Amino acid sequence: MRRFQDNPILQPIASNPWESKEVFNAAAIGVGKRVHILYRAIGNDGISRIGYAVSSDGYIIDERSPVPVFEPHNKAEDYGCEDPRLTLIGDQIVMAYTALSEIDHEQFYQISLTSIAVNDFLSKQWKWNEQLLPFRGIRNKDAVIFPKKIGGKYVMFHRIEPDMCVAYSDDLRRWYDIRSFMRPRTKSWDCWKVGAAGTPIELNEGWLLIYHGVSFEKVYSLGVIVLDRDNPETILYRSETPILTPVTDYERFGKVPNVVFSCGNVLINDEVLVYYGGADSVMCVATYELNELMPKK
Ligand code: BMA
Repeated sequence: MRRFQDNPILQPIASNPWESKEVFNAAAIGVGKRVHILYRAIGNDGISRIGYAVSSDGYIIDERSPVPVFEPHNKAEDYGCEDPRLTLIGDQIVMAYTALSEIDHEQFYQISLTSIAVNDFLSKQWKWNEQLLPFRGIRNKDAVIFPKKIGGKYVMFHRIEPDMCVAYSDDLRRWYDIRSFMRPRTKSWDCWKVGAAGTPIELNEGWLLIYHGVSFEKVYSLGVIVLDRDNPETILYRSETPILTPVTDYERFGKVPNVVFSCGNVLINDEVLVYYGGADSVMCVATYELNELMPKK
């Protein structure tokens, strides 16, 4: 793997009040020959909003929106919209994110879903459809939707602490068969919590999914699993060691130290570009050959 030499690719902009403090944990999607990056931005008021940047080669940012492209709309997300993940389904791009609110003076987070027509997305008309709370009232985050139906159903991965869980849907509105399918591992870098990173990538060998694992020392690393193509709850392979762990200064020092956290990846010519937040402060990218992520034959 290689970290992009000019990491971080995005940093806060002090003169933009909505993204003055931290920019991190971005979704990434390749449409129309460009990589579109929707990142979590925290500004002067401490609220998370979603910013937008676009890149032709996946590394150099060509353009960045001066205003947020998605902001809190309702009480469920009063305190912020965090950690977006994007999936192209037909002519819509579905965004799953963490909605943060306060209940009885305590922070409460849950998953929220919205979508936008691809044409509107590409022409930067940020006409998002209504927000849905698929698990209203359940403390849950790290939601990502598969890019196609499996066995006639939409599939979502999400995390009810500390496990990675699955849910199914016929219409992207009502979700059922919610259960855990992957637990943290004892005595490992992912012994405390696990959750999905970016959108799963379909390969002949199965679904490739990058995930984050947290250790008891609160170090956030990334690993990889391969899932059966027809049964995404069947784990064919789970990496023993992380594929990325905090090493550089921009991963070790920041708002939350020792964090690499990803919400987006794209496959370009057998290379996987993994977009990740460093120390909950800046946005970075690292590149992997497909064959280095897959189990050795
Ligand atoms: C997780 C999420 C991420 C964050 C990570 C490390 O629970 O809140 O947004 O990057 O913790 O602080």
